Amino acid sequence: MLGGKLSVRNRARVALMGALALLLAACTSGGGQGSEGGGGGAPAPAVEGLLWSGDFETGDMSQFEDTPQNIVGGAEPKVVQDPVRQGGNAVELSIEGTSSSSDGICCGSRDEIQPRFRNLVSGDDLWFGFSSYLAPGFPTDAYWQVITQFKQNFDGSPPLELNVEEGQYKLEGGQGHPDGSKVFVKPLAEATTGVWVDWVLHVKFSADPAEGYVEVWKDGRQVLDRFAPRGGTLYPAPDGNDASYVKTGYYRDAKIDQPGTIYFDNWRIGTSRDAVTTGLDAPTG
Ligand SMILES: [Ca+2]
Repeated sequence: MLGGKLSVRNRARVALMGALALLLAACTSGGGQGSEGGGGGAPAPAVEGLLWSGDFETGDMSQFEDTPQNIVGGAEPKVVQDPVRQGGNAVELSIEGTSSSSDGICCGSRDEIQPRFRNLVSGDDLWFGFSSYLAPGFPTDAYWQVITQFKQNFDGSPPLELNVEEGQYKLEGGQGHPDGSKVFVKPLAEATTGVWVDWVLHVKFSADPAEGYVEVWKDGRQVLDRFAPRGGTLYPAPDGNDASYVKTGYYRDAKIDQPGTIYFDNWRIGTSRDAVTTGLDAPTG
């Protein structure tokens, strides 16, 4: 924290040091120095092609929208210092037990957060990077649990979602297509607890399956080659304005009664793979 009694010269020096620290963080490890000298608010992206960063280094949830409707049966999102993938902070999202209609749910228990980022529209070609950590005891074998989704702006299950389900990470979608289910399920990897996983998703957004596609990397290794869902990566909206938004966190079958906790860190949205991985040390490469 910078005090309020610095001389003009010292302020300039502090500002210069802050800028150098940001530059150094961008060029080297990026581990823990990113927000030094940032002066509050979200740190300015210092990486080419980086459009938005949600690294929790502000110490609060200000990089994300205030969406209380995304917390049903879950605890308030909590900024924590352990475990952490990048810098000094990550976020903890927890669901304790079952939910029912008396909790105000439509379809599941949820504890999700939404990046302060614009709608995703037809033609967008974007990269999404983030790290997730399933806490020991997370019910990996349970039925559907969504940990990130690209959600249309109307009801129904989304065109694109990352799940933990029956012991595996799976990319799924299409069930809620307005023209009838065009479901797909792509197993990606075994879901294990107690380790950080670095994800990169590259999505070309389109309701046209000849245009839209998705590809996925886990810990620097491609686990889904370019794949075009038959329902597209966006749904055709009833009003003609095809659009989704991205949210991340924990959304699961309301009948799961085991407590589950997941951590996220280093969320990024950018225009290239480098933009969402630069500065993150191994295993992402
Ligand atoms: Ca962080």
